[in-house]
Amino acid sequence: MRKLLLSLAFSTALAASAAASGTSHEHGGHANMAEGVHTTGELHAIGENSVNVSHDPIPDIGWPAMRMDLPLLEGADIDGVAEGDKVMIMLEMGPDGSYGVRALEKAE
Ligand SMILES: [Cu+2]
Repeated sequence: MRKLLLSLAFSTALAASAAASGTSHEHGGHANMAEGVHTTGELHAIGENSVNVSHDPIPDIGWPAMRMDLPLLEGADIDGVAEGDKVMIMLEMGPDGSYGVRALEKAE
């Protein structure tokens, strides 16, 4: 959880220094953004295999802001969030070629 939070802060706000985490940055920068993207939004509902969110625009993959159901990838980490939370959303391309949720983090 902590490592994910650090990398999210690093890539979105450039607020965290590399020294703060002491580990390499997993996502490697924008060259790899076709596989993993971050955005923010509001979590409306948690289902068994999907979540319903209103997410902000994601220019890296050409998505406008919208409300939608997103599938949860296998092993997705959503332990720290509840319905109604403002969240940071980490998406990855799933085996079927469409994006799913790798992790959700409470945004406050
Ligand atoms: Cu969407």
